[in-house]
Amino acid sequence: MKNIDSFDHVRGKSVYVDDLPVVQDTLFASVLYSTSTHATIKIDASPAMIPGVVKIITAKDVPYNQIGNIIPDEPLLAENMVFYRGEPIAIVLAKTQEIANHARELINVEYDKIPVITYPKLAVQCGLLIHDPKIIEYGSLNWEKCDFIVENTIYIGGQEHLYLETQAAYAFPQEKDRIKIISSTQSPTVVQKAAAHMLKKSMHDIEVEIIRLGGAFGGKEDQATPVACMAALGTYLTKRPVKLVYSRHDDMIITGKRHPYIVDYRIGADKSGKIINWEVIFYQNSGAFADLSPAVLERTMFHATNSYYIPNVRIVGVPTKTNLPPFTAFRGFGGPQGIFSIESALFQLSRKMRAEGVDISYYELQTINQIKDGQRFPYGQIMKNCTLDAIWKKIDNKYKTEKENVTKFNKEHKYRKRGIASFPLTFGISFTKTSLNQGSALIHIYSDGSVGISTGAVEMGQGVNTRMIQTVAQVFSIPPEWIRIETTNTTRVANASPSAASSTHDLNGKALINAANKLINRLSAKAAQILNIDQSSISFFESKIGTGTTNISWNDLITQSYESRIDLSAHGYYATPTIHFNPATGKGHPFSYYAFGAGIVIVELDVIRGVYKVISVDVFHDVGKSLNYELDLGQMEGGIVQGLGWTLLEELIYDNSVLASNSLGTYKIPGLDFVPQINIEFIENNSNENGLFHSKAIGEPPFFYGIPGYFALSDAIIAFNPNYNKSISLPYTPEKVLFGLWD
Ligand code: LUZ
Ligand code: MOS
Repeated sequence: MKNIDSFDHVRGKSVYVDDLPVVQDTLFASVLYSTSTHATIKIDASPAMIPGVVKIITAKDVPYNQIGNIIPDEPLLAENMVFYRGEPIAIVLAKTQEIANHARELINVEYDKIPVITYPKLAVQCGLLIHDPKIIEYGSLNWEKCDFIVENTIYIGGQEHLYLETQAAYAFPQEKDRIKIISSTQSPTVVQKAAAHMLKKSMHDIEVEIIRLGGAFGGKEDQATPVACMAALGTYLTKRPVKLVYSRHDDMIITGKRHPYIVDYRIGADKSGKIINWEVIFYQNSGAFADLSPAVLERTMFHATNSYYIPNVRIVGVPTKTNLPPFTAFRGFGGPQGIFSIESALFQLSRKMRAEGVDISYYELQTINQIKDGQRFPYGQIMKNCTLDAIWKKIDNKYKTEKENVTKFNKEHKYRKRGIASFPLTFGISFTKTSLNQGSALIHIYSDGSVGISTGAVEMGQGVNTRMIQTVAQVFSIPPEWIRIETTNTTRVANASPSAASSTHDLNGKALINAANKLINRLSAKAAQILNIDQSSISFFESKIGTGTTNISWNDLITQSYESRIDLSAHGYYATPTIHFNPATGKGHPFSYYAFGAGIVIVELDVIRGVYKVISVDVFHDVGKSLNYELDLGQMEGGIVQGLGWTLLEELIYDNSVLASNSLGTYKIPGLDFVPQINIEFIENNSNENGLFHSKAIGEPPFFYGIPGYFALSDAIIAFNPNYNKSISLPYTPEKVLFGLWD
């Protein structure tokens, strides 16, 4: 089935918040944000009260000035103090966007500066943490047993989401002081709850509606909340519709991004390459407020052993509070930082072993230490249904052949060098916060036989709406064209979890199946009666209900069911079984299942200029039973390129805490000419009981195949400069590469 949106997307007909017809009396909002990084503030808004400005909102106008999700530490508007450059201070509401934008420049803010901290280890020294450090331990570290030990500090950079649609919200006053917010959020319920709290209202006073998002990648899991709340606050105070859409520039400055990390680690192995000890401390740069940082850090820690079994482990997570925008969810949700760290350690371990006469490659270390069914992760979950072994056998031949080609190429070329790296992936599927693993859905069958469905899922370009229609079409055995998917709306589906954690189609799809089965029971009872056959012999097939010989059409059955006063609507619910996790002990069984895969990346480096080209990415990925091949492929290709962008190109540059890379002119994302040859082979199997129709989550896993890009490039550099010894620092921009080549 084709993506239901592609036809309208390519014609520019799909509707986003900024495309909605502007309603009469609408006020346009512009957010004044801090231009100082850490300061006490005094605001004088009077110079900005120019003609056309209706209201200027500051902290004192907010009924309850708090929007923190996990930890209540974040004001909607700065109160007396600002903690990062970009922190919202005031909202100007005006009759046109131009007036609002102009007026915000006229507001006087006096900043009295306070020392700034942006470096995580300095924050630790000053006792600035979001919460206490977390620890996960398994076995006990024993360094005497290790023949080789590598100790290092690495730097992992952040990443701008760069969703095509910037943050946006449009709020409308409703009867009886209720407010409706059309929001570009991944988290309808988070927005509803935050807006209700902020306005001292109940959740049923706030309706959140989502049409679709123009990309999100985690950037709208929590960071859409302040935008929606600011629009709702404007409506609350003026009783008029308020529209707030960030410009690209504002969006890049104000909103949080993927977390940068500093990581200290020590890895120890014996002569055979078996890892014995793994000790790692993650200093997460959490930014000024908690946002989702605690949950992101937890996932970093869960993935700190990637696909390896390590008998003795100590993993520490330290969320450091710095004067930068609150860093947030981004595809992989801390997993990439965890997995990059262990891969760095293995890469360096192999170099050390070879330098000291034991010839074990990075690839061999990945192979030797691979986790097997029955072995435990440090957080307690036991590996089950692991397909990695089979996948790794598949890449074995490919890797060895390509490695020979690379070696041959490097012998023949002096100023061009190639590099290769392999990579195994194990990514846990489920929200690590167990309670979020639930979904609900609503199905209406109209009396003409057409169907309308609603779920808590948010369409953000990933194609979840297509998958939802496909699910219902399959269960009812009717054409997808007979099914319409409605907007995501908190009045139709309540208490929805964010569309995140790669879990959206599992949770919402299974809720739909639950609702559809209720309808099937009612409809088949009616069909049995009409056809005068036994209900147990009835099936739904090709828009018919009954048996091969005795059946009734879908439309006739629906019409007759309606006439007989049978309820043609059903609500469905799903909660992921068997998962549990105790954050206090750091142990449990947090994941419903794992996504597995393996990749090989090959790069070619121009050693004179430091520029490089990713030649190819070969991936073998376990998708379970693919639900929609084209959508899966789209997620794979997009994720791989986005992952390579993170490891190789995209650099957040702060000039004394001021984001210098704040536009598309200074922040380099992968362009078409960067995109390598991508070869994907899906490993299909039926083993995943917990996935939708035995499929596997595909949202975040592909991102990780960018990681071997970093090590392939390192391999190429080392081919030219065997003494290369720069510390690991992501992303690997041509500038850094050049310095490494010629140091
Ligand atoms: N969001 C969240 C996520 O709230 N919890 C998670 O575990 C998660 N994992 C991946 C992406 N988003
Ligand atoms: Mo997410 S990182 O919003 O799944």
